[in-house]
Amino acid sequence: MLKYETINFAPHNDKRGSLVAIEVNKDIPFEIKRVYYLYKTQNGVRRGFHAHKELRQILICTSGSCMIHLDNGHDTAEVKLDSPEYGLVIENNMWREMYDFTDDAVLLVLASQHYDEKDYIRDYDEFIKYIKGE
Ligand code: T46
Repeated sequence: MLKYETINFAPHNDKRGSLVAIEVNKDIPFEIKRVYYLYKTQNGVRRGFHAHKELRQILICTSGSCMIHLDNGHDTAEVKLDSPEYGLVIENNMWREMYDFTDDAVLLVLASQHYDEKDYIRDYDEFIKYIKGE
């Protein structure tokens, strides 16, 4: 079973509702260079199917829920994200797939680098060769 890291974000709750603040180098371990979010994911869709050579990310399902499949080439894990109060850390060299999105799911991603297609490994066999140093 693959070990993975999650980060709990302490909500500020009062009678109006809840607020989560995320501060760089305090709540998360890297500078944020990019933020993006996935929403309106269609029923039954599975996406991702890649790893990153350098990129580090934190995934937070701010609404609804979804599942994340992680694979480091040796072990795998299935992680359910269903709360805006915690995030999943995905380090580099980790194959990921996202699935089982609820209709209301919004998956927010905090990323350590700007978008760079050259950082992606989109072929699983190539990923295995890459982590073996071939
Ligand atoms: C990841 C998972 C969780 C951009 O132009 N800029 C961006 O910052 C991103 C992330 C994507 N794009 C374009 C590239 C594609 O034409 O948006 C389109 C969809 O991207 P992609 O097919 O890579 O989406 P996913 O859901 O497979 O993966 C995304 C991220 O790319 C990836 O880094 O870890 O979400």
